[in-house]
Amino acid sequence: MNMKPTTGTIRTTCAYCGVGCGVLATPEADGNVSIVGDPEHPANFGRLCSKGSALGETIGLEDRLLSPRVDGRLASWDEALERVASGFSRVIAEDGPDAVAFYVSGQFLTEDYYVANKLMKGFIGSGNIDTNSRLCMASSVAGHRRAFGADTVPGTYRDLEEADLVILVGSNLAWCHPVTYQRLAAAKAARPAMKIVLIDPRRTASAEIADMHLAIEPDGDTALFSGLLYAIAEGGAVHCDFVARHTEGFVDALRASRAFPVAKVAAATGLGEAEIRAFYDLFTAREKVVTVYSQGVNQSVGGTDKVNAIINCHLATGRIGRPGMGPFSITGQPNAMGGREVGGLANQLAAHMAIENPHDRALVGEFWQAPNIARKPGLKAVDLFRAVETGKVKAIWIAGTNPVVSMPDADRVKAALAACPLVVVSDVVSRNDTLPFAHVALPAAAWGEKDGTVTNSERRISRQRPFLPLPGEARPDWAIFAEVGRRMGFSGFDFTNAAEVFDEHARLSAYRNEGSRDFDIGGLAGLASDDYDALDPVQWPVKASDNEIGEKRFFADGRFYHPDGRARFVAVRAPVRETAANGEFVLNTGRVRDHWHTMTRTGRSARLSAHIAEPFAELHPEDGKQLGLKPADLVTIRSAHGSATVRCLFTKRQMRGSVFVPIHWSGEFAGTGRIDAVVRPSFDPISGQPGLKNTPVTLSRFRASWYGFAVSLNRPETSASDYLVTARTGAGWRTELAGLEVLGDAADFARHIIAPSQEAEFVAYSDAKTGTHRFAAFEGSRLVGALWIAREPVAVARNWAVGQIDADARASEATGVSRAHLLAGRTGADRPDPGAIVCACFSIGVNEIAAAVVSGQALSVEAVGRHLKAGTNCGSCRSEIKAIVDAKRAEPQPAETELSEA
Ligand SMILES: Nc1nc2c(c(=O)[nH]1)N[C@H]1C(S)=C(S)[C@@H](COP(=O)(O)OP(=O)(O)OC[C@H]3O[C@@H](n4cnc5c(=O)[nH]c(N)nc54)[C@H](O)[C@@H]3O)O[C@H]1N2
Ligand SMILES: Nc1nc2c(c(=O)[nH]1)N[C@H]1C(S)=C(S)[C@@H](COP(=O)(O)OP(=O)(O)OC[C@H]3O[C@@H](n4cnc5c(=O)[nH]c(N)nc54)[C@H](O)[C@@H]3O)O[C@H]1N2
Ligand code: SF4
Ligand SMILES: [Mo]
Repeated sequence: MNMKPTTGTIRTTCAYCGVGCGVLATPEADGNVSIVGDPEHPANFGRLCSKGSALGETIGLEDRLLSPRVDGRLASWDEALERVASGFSRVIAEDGPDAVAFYVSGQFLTEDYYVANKLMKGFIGSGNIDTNSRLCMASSVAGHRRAFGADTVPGTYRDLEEADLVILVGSNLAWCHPVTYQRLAAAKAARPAMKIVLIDPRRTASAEIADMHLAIEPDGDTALFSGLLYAIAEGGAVHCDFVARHTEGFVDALRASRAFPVAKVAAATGLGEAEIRAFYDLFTAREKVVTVYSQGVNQSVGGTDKVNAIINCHLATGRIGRPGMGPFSITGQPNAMGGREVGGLANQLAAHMAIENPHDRALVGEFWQAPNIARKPGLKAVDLFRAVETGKVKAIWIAGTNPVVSMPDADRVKAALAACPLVVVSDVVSRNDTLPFAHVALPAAAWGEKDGTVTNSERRISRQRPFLPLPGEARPDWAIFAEVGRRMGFSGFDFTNAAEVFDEHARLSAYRNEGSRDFDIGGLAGLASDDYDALDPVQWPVKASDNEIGEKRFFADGRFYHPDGRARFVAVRAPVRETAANGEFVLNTGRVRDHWHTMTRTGRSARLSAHIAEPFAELHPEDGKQLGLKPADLVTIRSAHGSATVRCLFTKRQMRGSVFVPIHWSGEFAGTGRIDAVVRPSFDPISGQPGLKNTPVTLSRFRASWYGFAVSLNRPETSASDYLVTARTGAGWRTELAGLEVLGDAADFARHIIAPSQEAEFVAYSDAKTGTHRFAAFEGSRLVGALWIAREPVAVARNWAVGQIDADARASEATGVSRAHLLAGRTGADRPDPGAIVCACFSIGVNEIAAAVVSGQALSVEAVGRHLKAGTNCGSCRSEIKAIVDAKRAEPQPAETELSEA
């Protein structure tokens, strides 16, 4: 274990998405860490997106979990580990191994994952280890296994650059895999003949580079790709030789697809016949096609069929395993792929071996010398938490994931944990929505401290290396699981460092493999500790017999992993289109550009929190009108499961009848913003992955009697009013508030929210008749907090107000902002409000960009870059800048990216 801070520049890998960008981290003398992209890493060649660039801002020790806690009090590691080991052992002795469970994460390193999986499946003897990848990749895994006989992602990132047609299905690549998106955009700019098609109910930022956007109705994808298979056959585009020699099941799949002539596809997808035909023509006419798919495909009750409907079209045309072609399931988390390698899902075993297969079980059991190997798949996430609820599972260890926020039907998950006799949570932060339910909380090593490997979307294994000392008593996740294994009396957990774990993982992958399994990294077994430390990014497979390590694709030879070596077509069934009940909307959920999941890390960065500071419900303006909603109103979203209240955002990017809400806001940041409380827990029967993108909901105006906006040095608690959302700023917090009841003592409330010190000077202005209240608190000349309250959403320029708390008040006075201005919530005449931040890297707001366009100083994205620097670093905001430029050039009205700027 690395205990000392490292000096000099360390090569490591980004903590966030599955692109897996290489990062150069340099700890500075002042305690900061400078972060730049690694020019030599083959995933990013030096690029980073806004989240990667801000990694240095998220590694401070504020709100870190630094010591173990037992029953809410500080405890020694010895006491905490003993409680876990004896607690689990007791439940197993009394109720059997299936009465305990682990719920882990694609943000684990491969080494962490390997040890946790070995402990549960090999030694405790249950399949009950599942992971947040069940919510993320499970349908792709199931679809791959059905088609290929193994969970293989055949392609590479370079294929996207080399393709003549790239289809993005249910993927907002621009925001969720920004560096891959930048590579694709650059390839298209260099070769404009390349075509890009976006298939998404919403017109997302990814539409900027798309030649065609198919605004498909929810879950229309299986019908669309079934119809494509039919069109391929009708158009004579079937690769007959490939189909005959390398596949099975074509006739059945084709027969099923006959149910989808274009007219039927149109009815099932809401698309026009002409655009469907145009898409099919593009596909049949171009050989080099890559179909990239993500959560719009996976997170569906028909997700596995969607995956196979896509793969069917690639098999029929033989477009797989060759440069510039193939189906490409792009992974979400930094180590989603590594988790699949070790077998972290409840229905996998290890090293791409199957739990149901007696031969595989015997092989893994022999390798691990595990007498008690699990004999059947364990419970998948939704069922797992149900079993916690019913008391079938009596002890659960949650590590590296925040299920009270991220699981569907989240209130029910919360209640299940509240009633569970033993909940263990390993995390890096001291507060998230799951930790309050932990009997034992264990401090884990975080990014920058931990040491191991991750595998990205193109199967490239990269090192995450430590460059910071382990803070407090934090320990790496693998070491915690290994120690509990030892304390439970099991052999096989004597690892002393990550290199030893990796070595065992590599040896297992090659163990009696001889080409029978795709996952083989035997060539990386036996690495000395120094060689492991120095390991360069490498794509698997890396067989012991490989003498050359280079870029690799699977299936180039037409050989698949079913026993007969052939791939399988799957005769898929398109779901019956759900017709919404009168007044119901489809709730769609997903991501925004600058936040990561439940915000435990990106929520610490003022820069990242500035892009979108509040959760929102994106609605078509006509729907808004019909519901009687006005811009900046709050809206309550209800389903049979629960409710959430967020800000309205009207845009024509959204189709009618559908509402989009981001997943990121937890109870820590937004009292009513946990959208998964509303999302239904229905799941795909094959993969067990929940359909997180499609829940019937009703919408109604939140009848606030007052609205407020505050800036403060202190962090307000989200329970302080009916609606409260807070976000980090440079020096403090910015908070949106609203209440259902008329405020009694507004000044008292203001003191509660701002929480100034005793000495602070408190300035107030109230007009009871209009319901307007304004408060400001000063310590000396420094503003320490301000609160504006009104009966309508308060018209305070948000970024200007944030600037006042972040700046010294004297500096504000020097720039013309008086106390009177402050109370009025108005900028000084010479300080225009920059508006909602668009470029996170240089903090450039929407109003500044718009002003540059209107003044004629910048009429293109490039010119905005030259004039304001916006969009010139990570480039993640370029599509938004383009939208502002286009909107401003077309008509002088506010751009749609502006949020909560009432
Ligand atoms: N900024 C940011 N980036 C991230 C993450 C993050 O939290 N923040 N998380 C990472 C992780 S773990 C993951 S899994 C990925 C997810 O990456 P993506 O899958 O690209 O992201 P999402 O926003 O979840 O969903 C993608 C799109 O699916 C669309 N969709 C919804 N229903 C349907 C449908 O029926 N059909 C089709 N075709 N599309 C539909 C949605 O409108 C949405 O735009 O992002 C990774 N990258
Ligand atoms: N409605 C809806 N729900 C969704 C989705 C959706 O699109 N719609 N997407 C789903 C998907 S694809 C995903 S991947 C999930 C993500 O959901 P989660 O996994 O719940 O989200 P995170 O915020 O990443 O949670 C990670 C937790 O682990 C902690 N952590 C970070 N690093 C470490 C570490 O090294 N060790 C340990 N022990 N802890 C660490 C963090 O502080 C945080 O508390 O959400 C899913 N939920
Ligand atoms: S695209 Fe951004 S979040 Fe994803 S790995 Fe690269 S820098 Fe990190
Ligand atoms: Mo994910």
